[in-house]
Amino acid sequence: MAIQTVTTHPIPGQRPGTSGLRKKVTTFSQPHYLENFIQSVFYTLGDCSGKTLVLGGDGRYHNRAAIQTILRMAAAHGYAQVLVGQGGILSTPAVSCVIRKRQASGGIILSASHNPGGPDGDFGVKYNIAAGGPAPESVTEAIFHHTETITQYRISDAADIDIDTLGASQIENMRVEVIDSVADYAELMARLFDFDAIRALFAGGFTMRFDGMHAVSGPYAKAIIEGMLGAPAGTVINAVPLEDFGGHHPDPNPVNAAELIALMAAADAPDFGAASDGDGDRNMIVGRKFDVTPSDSLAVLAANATVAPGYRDGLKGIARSMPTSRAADRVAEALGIQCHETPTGWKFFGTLLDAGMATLCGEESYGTGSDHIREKDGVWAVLFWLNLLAASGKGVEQIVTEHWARFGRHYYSRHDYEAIETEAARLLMADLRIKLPALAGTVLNAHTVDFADDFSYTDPVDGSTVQQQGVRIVMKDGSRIVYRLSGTGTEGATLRVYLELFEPDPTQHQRPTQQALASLIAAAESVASIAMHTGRATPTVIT
Ligand code: VG1
Ligand code: CO
Repeated sequence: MAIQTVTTHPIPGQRPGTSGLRKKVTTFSQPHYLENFIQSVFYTLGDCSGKTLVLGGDGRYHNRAAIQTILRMAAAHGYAQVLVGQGGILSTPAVSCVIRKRQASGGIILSASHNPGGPDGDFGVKYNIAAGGPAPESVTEAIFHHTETITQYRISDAADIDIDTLGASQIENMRVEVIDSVADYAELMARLFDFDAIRALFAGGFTMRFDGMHAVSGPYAKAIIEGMLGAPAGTVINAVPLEDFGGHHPDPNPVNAAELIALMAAADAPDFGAASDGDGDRNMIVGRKFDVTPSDSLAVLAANATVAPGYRDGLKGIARSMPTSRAADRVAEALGIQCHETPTGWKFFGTLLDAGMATLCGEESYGTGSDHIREKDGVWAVLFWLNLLAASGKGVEQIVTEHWARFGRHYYSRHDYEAIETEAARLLMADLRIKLPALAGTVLNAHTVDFADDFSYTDPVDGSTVQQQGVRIVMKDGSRIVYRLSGTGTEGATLRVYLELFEPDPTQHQRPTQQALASLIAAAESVASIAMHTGRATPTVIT
């Protein structure tokens, strides 16, 4: 065993996006590609002697090979110890949990999250800091700058180690411990939620399907929902992580989780349905013939948080990403707490959670979480709902419609135009920005514009600022249109158009969503000329 210094050269395009560096597997498996990025992470971190790193991924194609490479590089960088999930498996929330529990200095997560996998699919790398959350922009930008100037990296020539058997081994002077992927996480969940009440719910004949989408959450859901909570075998479906996710898109929304949606619409549908994504940090909540929007889910959990033992003392605050609906803001107002509005991406919640300014956080993209860790957390959200269903004795639809009756309904939808030409997307946004100053006071399909801007954010804790986080057109009646470009895609550009309309009148709460939003959808097209710029008459995905 010896540490080698390998000569390399900068490879363009290694700037992390909304959530880490994501590229095609074919890009990541090029010589030096992964190594350059990891060495740049290590240059950014500096001396790591005596420190512990957590390492794991969502099990997608290239996961196992990447883990061996990173272990050899961590040994060369002088880490004292790496904790690796068994079989290379750790969900994003589990990495956050293990970092915090074992006081590691950080963690590397191998995942492109909801993006498809397999040899022709996507791969990704994220770095999480000692608090457990995604590295802030100051860190990801420093990593990027190192990738632009890198000339060499250091790596041990040690042979592959066994990552399938629990226990310790050694590479150079570094200890490697293969840990149970689920145990620490499951122990945390059992402290937050009323497992006795949920066990009694299942014992009473309550039925559920959890769709693991052949991604990382399957083992967690099986161990907790079937194992600890006594739900019958078969409650968790598509539970085994596969390298290509069974050829599916591990993105839990009504379009990609069509199998679950069909199950929940059948005459013999279970009482409750849920799904999670590639790396286990997203959640979709479904009742019988009833999908819950992520924005509503955040608001409902906030309004009912004290049913769960971990939140019995109430919430310190709520935080949501800017495009997420304002349903949570109404709950915050009723609770007399603050609702913070952040840019898209979980990295912006970290400072608020650390400072005790927010307890619950959420994004419209099927992401919900709390200060129990520093990531969004799919299985956690599902357990929170189970706790609420057990405590209230009500069904999903009843809980949500009663919530609307009390707070009003925020009709909400996101229209995605995927894989459009990068230049066309840039032009569309540039044209839109030029129009913003003149929009205030104009009337768009009977909605009078209150203001229109490009969202910028100053972190109230550390004062850091970011610009151009999404163009928003806010109407006097409280409805909104938001446009932004995705920072997670790997092909061309993806335009996301977010639509929100507030309806206080309960007699108007049962309209089909796209119909309720029709006037805003038309206004979004007329302001941005989406069809002209993208050549697309309709969105690729509507959620
Ligand atoms: C998307 C979502 C964003 C989420 C991010 C990472 O980003 O919109 O809310 O935080 O994915 O989620 P973008 O830039 O493509 O809109 V995950 O579960 O893919 O790590
Ligand atoms: Co994810």
